[in-house]
Amino acid sequence: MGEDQVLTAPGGKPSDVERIKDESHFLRGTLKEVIEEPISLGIPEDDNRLMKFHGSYLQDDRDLRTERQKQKLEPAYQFMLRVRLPGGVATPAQWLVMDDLAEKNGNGTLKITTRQTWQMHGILKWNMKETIQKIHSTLLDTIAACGDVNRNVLCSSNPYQSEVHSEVYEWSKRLSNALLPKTRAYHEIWLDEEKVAGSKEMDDTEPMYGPLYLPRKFKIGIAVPPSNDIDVFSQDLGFIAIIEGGRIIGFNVAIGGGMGSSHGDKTTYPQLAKVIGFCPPEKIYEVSEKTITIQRDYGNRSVRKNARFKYTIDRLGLETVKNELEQRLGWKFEEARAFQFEYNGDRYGWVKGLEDKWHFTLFIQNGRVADFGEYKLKTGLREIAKIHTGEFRLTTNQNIIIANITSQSKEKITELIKKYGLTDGEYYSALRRSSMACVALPTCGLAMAESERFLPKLIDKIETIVDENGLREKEITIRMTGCPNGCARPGLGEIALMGKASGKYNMYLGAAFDGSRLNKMYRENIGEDEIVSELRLLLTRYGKERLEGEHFGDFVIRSGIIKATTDGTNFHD
Ligand code: SRM
Ligand code: SF4
Repeated sequence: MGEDQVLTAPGGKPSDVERIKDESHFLRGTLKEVIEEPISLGIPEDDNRLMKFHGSYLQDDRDLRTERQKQKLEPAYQFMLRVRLPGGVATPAQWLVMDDLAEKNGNGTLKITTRQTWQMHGILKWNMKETIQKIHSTLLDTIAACGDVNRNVLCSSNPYQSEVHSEVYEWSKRLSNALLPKTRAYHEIWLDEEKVAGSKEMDDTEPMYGPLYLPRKFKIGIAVPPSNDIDVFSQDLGFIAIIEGGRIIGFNVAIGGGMGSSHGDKTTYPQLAKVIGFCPPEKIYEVSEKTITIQRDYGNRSVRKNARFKYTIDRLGLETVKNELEQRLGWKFEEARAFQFEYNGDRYGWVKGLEDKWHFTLFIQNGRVADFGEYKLKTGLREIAKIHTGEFRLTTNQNIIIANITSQSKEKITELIKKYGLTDGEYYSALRRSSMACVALPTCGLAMAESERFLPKLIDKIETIVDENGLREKEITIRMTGCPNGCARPGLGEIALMGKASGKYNMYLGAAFDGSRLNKMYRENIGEDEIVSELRLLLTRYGKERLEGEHFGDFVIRSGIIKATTDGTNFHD
């Protein structure tokens, strides 16, 4: 496409969500009233769409759905609530508030998400306001944790590079705050802020988003090589820190990543962001803002499944979008700098940081923080939070770093870690330590199959195979989702299983261990037995035939087992 091409958004009737946003008076709708309505635990669909912008979804417990239908009862409605936690960093005081809220108003558990924050499930409508107010009292909020806006801004949690971490963390916070919607709707609905008469035009304008917000969600993350823990190429907008002499001198900018697709629909596909250039650190705010406005203006507002920025770029062309961005910025990107990623998982265990402080990365299976019988994970973390003076870092691989532990408290925290059996995963195979699963059943309304509740049991079986083949310490990323929306970034799993129907999954192979190549479908609609027997064949071959240092994802391609996906547009080929 030429430089003088006139950019246009796809035509077509706007989707119903566009109408809802348009009529919502900047995300208010009738939320204030319906939350207080005492008869149903649910809320109308239009308001539920708006709830997302406030960090929440109406769900129902799917384990109870059929029984309640039989009894002619309304579904077991409950809300999920997601906190905005840029960079995943939380204080011990904030941990304790979340822990307590999960007990009192939630289902007793916390979920560490793949975007390094907490989700609570099972909140009844009557308890939503109190929950959000308590979260607010600990200086957190849930604004824009979901919805057609910029979401939680990620940054590498890597404890090995403490100075650089604090710098990227500051950037993630600043970006997240600067890109928030400006409407006061959240404050009025949840925090009882008085609406100031006549302030509509002053208060309610959204200078960046406009009244219709974005066509779809938008995600930003900052990675610090050699760690690609945040899967920077899966972000709509990714920043790759370039470090010289231990300091960040700027960022490579990558645009157009995303994981979601729909089974059997070739117009949808996961895609990886492409690097378009380099910018100095202080420019990342304007790069983010202008990129978002391009998606605001040219994204598809008619067909939501084709509305993500990745499709806007693939439709208009990468060069065209880059030119448009440079035009809006009024300056040009420098040439991208060299960088090298080595892995996209977490590094577990103890690491010494700056000023005699320590970090301990804990393995949390699929991010679920709960007391599991004898294994009192939630209680253990609560006891640690009571004495910890550093912070907790929630990672994008659903784990937790107890960060900045002083030398004085290291002994006590070590005792608590031992007492409660908390683990850096040393008892497990490296494959389990490299696993992720999305929530799926029973809360996710879109799940087609189990994920979080099934993957640990499946890995029990795979671990036997891994052991038989001498692969216990071989890191192989394995990711499971209950549907192809991609919440555990399955497109980047060396082995991935995406739910197709109850007990059935599509299996994908061939992603790169450093998160730089997508995988491809290997088997369709297979059940547990077939998954295990396929993996037995593949892992046995890998055990025998791999080259030194060769990762599983590369092995299956070199061996001709699967064709490499070189771009999202050939994911289905
Ligand atoms: Fe997600 C929708 C859970 C990360 C792609 N995601 C959902 C919903 C809200 C289901 C719904 O719309 O009704 C799920 C709620 C389940 C529940 O019961 O809690 C849900 N997504 C999650 C979490 C909790 C998975 C987890 O186990 O950690 C993650 C929360 C992240 C956060 O804290 O913000 C989560 N979702 C992701 C990611 C990974 C990421 O962002 O790094 C992706 C893929 C990346 C991407 O966006 O392309 C992702 N979620 C989706 C999609 C597909 C979007 C698309 O482009 O097609 C949906 C469905 C949708 O938006 O229509 C979705
Ligand atoms: Fe739900 Fe699908 Fe996301 Fe899993 S991948 S949480 S099943 S939307």
